[in-house]
Amino acid sequence: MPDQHTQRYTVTAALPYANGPLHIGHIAGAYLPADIYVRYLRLQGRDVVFIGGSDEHGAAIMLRAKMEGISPQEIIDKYHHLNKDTFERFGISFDMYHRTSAQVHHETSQEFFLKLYEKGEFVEQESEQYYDEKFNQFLADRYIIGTCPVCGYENAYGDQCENCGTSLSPNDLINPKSILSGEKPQLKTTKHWYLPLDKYQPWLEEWLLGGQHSQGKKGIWKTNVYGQCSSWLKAGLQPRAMTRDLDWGVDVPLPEAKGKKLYVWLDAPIGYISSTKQWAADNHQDWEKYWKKQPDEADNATLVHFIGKDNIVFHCIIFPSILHAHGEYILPENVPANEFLNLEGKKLSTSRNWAVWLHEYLDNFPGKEDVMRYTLATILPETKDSEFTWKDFQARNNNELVAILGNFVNRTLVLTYKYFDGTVPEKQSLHPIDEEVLQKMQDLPQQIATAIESYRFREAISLVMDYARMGNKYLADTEPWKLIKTSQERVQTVLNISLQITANLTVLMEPFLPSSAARLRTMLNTEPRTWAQATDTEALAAGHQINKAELLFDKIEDKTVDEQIEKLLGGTPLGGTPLGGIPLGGIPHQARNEAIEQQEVSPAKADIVYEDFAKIDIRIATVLEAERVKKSNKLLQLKLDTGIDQRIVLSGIAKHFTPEEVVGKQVCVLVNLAPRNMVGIDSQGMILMAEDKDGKLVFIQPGDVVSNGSGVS
Ligand code: B3M
Ligand code: ZN
Repeated sequence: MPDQHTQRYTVTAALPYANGPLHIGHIAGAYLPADIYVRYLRLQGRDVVFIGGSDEHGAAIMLRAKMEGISPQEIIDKYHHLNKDTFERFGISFDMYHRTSAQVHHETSQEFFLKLYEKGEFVEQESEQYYDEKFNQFLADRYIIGTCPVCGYENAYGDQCENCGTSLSPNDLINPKSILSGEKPQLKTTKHWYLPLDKYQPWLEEWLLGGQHSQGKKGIWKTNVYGQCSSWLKAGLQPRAMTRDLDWGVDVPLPEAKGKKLYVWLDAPIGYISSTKQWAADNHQDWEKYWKKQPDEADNATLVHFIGKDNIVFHCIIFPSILHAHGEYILPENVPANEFLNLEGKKLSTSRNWAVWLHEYLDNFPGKEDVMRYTLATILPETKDSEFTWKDFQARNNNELVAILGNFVNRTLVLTYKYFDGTVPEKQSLHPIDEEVLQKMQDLPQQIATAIESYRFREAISLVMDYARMGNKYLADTEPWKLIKTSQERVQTVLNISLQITANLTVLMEPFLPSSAARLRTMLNTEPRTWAQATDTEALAAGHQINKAELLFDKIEDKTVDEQIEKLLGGTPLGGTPLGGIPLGGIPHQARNEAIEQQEVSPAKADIVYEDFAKIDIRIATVLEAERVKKSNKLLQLKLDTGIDQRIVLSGIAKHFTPEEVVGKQVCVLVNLAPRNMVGIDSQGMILMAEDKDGKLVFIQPGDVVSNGSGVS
């Protein structure tokens, strides 16, 4: 094996069709995980090229152009630039974002086709296909609609029924109709070049499922990906046409194939290669090192494709077969495909405009790209479909980014200014609590690295948050704001260690929250460092001067997310032109009403594991004293007997209860919530309340009197 530091990686993320904007489902499916992975690899000093680009061919683009009465070129120009720009603004750090309309791409895919043609790989075959006589053209699968033989839906496409999801071929449709003329299409003979997937089946089985020369991908690839591959193989592969009768795409480079184009799923993955060629040409690099087998096998690049689950067969079966048939190329090491992301209880849908469009998000939430990156990272549909809700987005921001990460950083920096004028104090002799934290600072980065290298990005981000949580707890346990009265030396040690945690956070955050990591580096007046340096307990030398603290994150108000929900519910579709006879008249009333009803009860939050729940410590406590808080009309200051101790908790119930009403009540209190300073008072916990849809608050209380400190579980 080559030295880890010279290991070469070719990382690709699916090329989105340049016929529409990007939404958060695209991002959670492929681009965010790819970007996290790549940023991490770069921090590890690996040699990585991150490739993307627009897929500018395919029937869908042509179709949209026909429907809107403009040229396909106008459509791809518009969306290529919009999407490229959106990725950049969102911090998806492609080394190259190219496009398949580029000449280098047309040439590369034609060379590929010719190589396979000359090797005699293709099977030529004539068949009968639907033809629109009015428009004088053969109809791609998407140009034909008819009744689905499975569910009876009347607007099923020739390749798939969008109602029941069954994949179809045009001949399956009952009452087929041409989308162009609306008439019944006629069958006509045409010739195409087929990739004999049946011939490659034994080789694919060996490679994917394992055999004499390979251990297969079981246990290495994600189960959802491996499962799909093995069921395709079990069903038996059929030859697949690599050419089409279309007038938009890459010309088939054979004189006898005049007017025919390459199948989009032949040319699109080759787009990864042509995009790499362009990057190499622009940067004096050798593209072949990233794609071709090297004389010494150990020197081959590691190829990883990030995609959504609907692209699995193309990346795990068809493209590898093409690479294999060519002979000179490496094969993907892994294809960590994600499942789908849902939005507020429903499938994301471009045609129904049920989506959060990324460019609109970036316009509406300037400077908050990391909040969306964070939220999506915590809910990535890694093993099953998952769900985005605006309330969860708000909660992730307010309860995690602000209350944990931001709060820790802010307290550390503010206290460093307050006690040491912003210079890093020197560590003094260590107490067991310091040793313990220093040990965790060694362990956590390794755990995060393992999770990322295993494509478990949700776990990785939650470990990063644990790292910040550790810092928060360390401050809460050591209480430097109290210690300062008795031991300046102890405060030096505590703040020194807290500052090292903060500095290491800039590294650990970088793959997930790159712009916040950069802002934190500026506050700390420090430079980017490598992953290996993230365990450094002397990251900031004593005496180093830091800059003034700014808030890393700020609270998102109810009003802000309510507006987004309202916008979603009132959504009008983009473009507004009927596609394939499917009406695009906004969301149907019924769906809208359902969604509104759903909002009355806040949507269920994402699943947690038992370990998450077990971290929560809720106890029964009695309210001993209660008083109004001077600077706030919302807060009551309560003194509680928690059975463990007596403590102060601020509760936002002043508009609902008088102090007299609450004294003597038994309540449930979350006792291990990190202390939060509000209006100058430290609140040590949170009282649990129920809030109904009219905003009425009710205490959660035991039915019988129980002793204070009793656990609630
Ligand atoms: N454009 C399909 C999609 O956007 C297709 C991916 C190509 S990856 C080479 O889902
Ligand atoms: Zn159907």
